[in-house]
Amino acid sequence: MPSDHTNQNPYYITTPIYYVNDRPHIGHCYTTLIADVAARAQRLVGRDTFFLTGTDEHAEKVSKTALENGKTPYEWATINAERFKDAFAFMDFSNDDFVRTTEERHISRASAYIKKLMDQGDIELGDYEGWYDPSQEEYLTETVAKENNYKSPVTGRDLEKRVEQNYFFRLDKYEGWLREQIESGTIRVLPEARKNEVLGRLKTGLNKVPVSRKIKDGDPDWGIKMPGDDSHRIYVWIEALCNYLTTVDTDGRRAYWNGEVVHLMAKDILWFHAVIWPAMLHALGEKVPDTVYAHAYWISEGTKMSKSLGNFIEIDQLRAYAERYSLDAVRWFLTTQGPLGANDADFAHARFIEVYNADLANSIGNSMSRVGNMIDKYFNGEITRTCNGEFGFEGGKALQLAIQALNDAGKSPDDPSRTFDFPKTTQAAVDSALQALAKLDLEEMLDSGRSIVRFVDDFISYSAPFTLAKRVGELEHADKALATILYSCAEALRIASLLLYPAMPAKMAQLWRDWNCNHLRDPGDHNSPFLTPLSELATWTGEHSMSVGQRVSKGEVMFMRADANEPTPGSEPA
Ligand code: ME8
Repeated sequence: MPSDHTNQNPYYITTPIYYVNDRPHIGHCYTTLIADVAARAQRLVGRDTFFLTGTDEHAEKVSKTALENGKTPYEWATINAERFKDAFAFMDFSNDDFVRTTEERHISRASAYIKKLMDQGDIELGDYEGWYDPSQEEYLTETVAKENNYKSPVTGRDLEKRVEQNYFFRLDKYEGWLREQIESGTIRVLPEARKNEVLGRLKTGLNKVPVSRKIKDGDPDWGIKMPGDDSHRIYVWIEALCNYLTTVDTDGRRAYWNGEVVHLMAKDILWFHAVIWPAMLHALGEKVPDTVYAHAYWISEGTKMSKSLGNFIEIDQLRAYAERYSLDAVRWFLTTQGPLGANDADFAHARFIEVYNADLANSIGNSMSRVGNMIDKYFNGEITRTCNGEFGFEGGKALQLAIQALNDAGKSPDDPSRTFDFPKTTQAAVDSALQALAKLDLEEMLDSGRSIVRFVDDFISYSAPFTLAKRVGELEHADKALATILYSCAEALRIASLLLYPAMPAKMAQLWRDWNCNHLRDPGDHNSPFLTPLSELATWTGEHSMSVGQRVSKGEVMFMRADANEPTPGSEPA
């Protein structure tokens, strides 16, 4: 069942498992970040969520680079798997597990799936001749090889003609079934452009796919043997795909596979996830993934990132950005400016500064500190009133008094009859965030949070509480009106902070500490679970709202403004 935003099934989200021939870079962090943001949002909604990432270790390129580095394949895989784990801890990812395909739990279950497919005739022995891309470890069809001049479409390196006796998976049997699954949306392939691409390629027909490699003399002892045939190994892609199931194929975790399953990746490996893997699962009698989401690529300062150009944005550079601007600023930039849709996205320093200033320093951070500062200054850091959204209280209307104060000061808002419906606006933002989350449109989800911030900013400009504050003591009820206005701003920003939290967990947790919103979750641990689901947490003047007597402290500046001419972090000479 594709998710709607009321879906309460367990939620299972995965990233590709990454090759450990080399260290992680921005691309690996990006997909895992997207999964983290979605997982955090689903947990906030109250869904039982499992988020998996990990490493794909049995590739030939792993044993090759290990040799070049004087290590055994396993030693080299371990060095790099640790680098991935470190990078993901630094990025504050909340993955529930990290699978390595060299682990016994993976090897034994993946072997059992392959054996089952062999036993039932879905995998059979045959001869294979084809164009092999050694840089990607995959065979290409004649058409694709020809289109690319017999070079790798990914790395541009020469393809090799290889003839092998192999085991084959009968993918051809599942062509009609796959088309139906994808067309009907039972397997939801996103974004839409990618779905059309897959359907287009399906029309050209499906062949059997090789799922093993014959072991040659001198081959390193690396990879899982074909069950019952020691002369072959399982093709690394085939066992790697199995990780999504092997990791949750336990009594305690099976519910995740039977819930909503979402696979995230970049477009390079969509075919494996949208076609080969679902067909394998179907043959195994397993449920197929609900969503297969393939985003586009990060490029760097306008240029495709590649090993040969040496222009990958490395983790060290992200660390340097995080040190300068905070980790959550990096998470925000990557999530909102990344290649989530069908188009590639550019990591450019100037753009980073622009987004940082516009979204964080001047908008979210500014709005939150402004409101905190006013409560601190005018009410000694204490919430003294609540507001049901009507701006009404005995003896007058807050907004009318604010306008009167403005008029008295010789100013007036553009449209004195304007209304500001806080409960409706915040509720609409929460609803649209949930709808966006269901289709994995995380940029839109976060923008719903920002829309509340914009609304508050607009309201502050309109109602000018600083002008009203000057009249406290002389204009009757000015103090109550001011408290009502500031309460409304604070409560709206509290709701906004919930929607912004999946991308900026540490900064929003800081706000909740500063504002004593301890009832949301364990204030000391920003990765602790929420006490109740978002629907309750985000209710205007509900049980979890800002309340009379609550202390609001100014706190530190959340995001300092950045100078557009600052050098690129990580680029300065040491
Ligand atoms: O393909 N922009 O592993 P891999 C955005 N082991 N994302 C990028 C990116 C970029 N420039 N470069 C890489 C493999 N990625 C297999 C997967 S899954 C069963 C096996 C991300 O280390 C993106 O998620 O080459 C892409 O799909 C993945 O890294 C490829 O990682």
